[in-house]
Amino acid sequence: MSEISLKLKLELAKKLVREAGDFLLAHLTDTVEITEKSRFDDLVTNLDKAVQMQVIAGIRAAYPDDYFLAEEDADSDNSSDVKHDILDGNVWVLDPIDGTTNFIVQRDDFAVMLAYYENGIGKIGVILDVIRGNLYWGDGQKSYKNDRQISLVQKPLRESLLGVNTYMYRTNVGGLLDLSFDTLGVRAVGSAGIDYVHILDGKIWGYFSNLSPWDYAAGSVLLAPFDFVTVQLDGSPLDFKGRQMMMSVPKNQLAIIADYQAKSNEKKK
Ligand code: 2AM
Ligand code: CA
Ligand code: CA
Ligand code: CA
Repeated sequence: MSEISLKLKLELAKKLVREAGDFLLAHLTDTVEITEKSRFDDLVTNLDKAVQMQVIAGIRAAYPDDYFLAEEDADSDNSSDVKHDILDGNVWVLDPIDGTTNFIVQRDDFAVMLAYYENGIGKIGVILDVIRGNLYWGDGQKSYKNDRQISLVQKPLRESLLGVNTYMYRTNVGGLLDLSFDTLGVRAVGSAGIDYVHILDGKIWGYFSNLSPWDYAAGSVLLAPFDFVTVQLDGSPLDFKGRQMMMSVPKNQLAIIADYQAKSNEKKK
């Protein structure tokens, strides 16, 4: 796809995500309808679904031949496929509300995330921190926070905080607990999108979690200019299909992470 067409897609992505954020802010004090998905702590609201329909409709109107991978199931009136394989063709990847539990309980620390991939290669990433009103966007070459280009200075582990999924942290999956002893501490905010913007703001060193493609699609594009990798815990590529334990970390730290994993495996023996 030409650079000009990609620029148009990026502008549309930013506009639709901003509109989704405005919509959520306008409904922030509403009583929301909450539905359980796989279990009592896996929730969706009517607003997740409304944002998903709104964003997909906006993209479909402009790009009827593009595909979608979105978190929520499509309602019958929006029934065409929203579970397309990210590796196949021009695919928009949407997480309408990332941090739904935060949205329900705290009304804070949630994000709207949209990415665009061509045959599995990330071309556009957009994350909106809805409450703070900050839009993070990029094309894999450069990343911006609102109108300012982001520059990231990597700090040593011992001067940094880690973003973690609490289950993985508690159970020392991937040596995460061991790794954390050489940091200033851990933070678990409950939204992958907010963790990604915390990396981009220089607040955390890296992020370890158990995520689906729509949770990391935009974040991995936004971190690409800084030589971060988004990979499985052993450093191998993600399959971009189901939920996987993963990490977004500076590429030059992979060997150090592998050392912690080896040490924690040694201790378990
Ligand atoms: P979500 O709010 O869009 O579901 C912390 O829970 C992070 O993990 C959130 O970004 C959340 O995204 C994501 N996550 C992915 N799968 C989840 C699940 N089954 N239950 C809770 N959170 C999940
Ligand atoms: Ca969810
Ligand atoms: Ca999510
Ligand atoms: Ca979600």
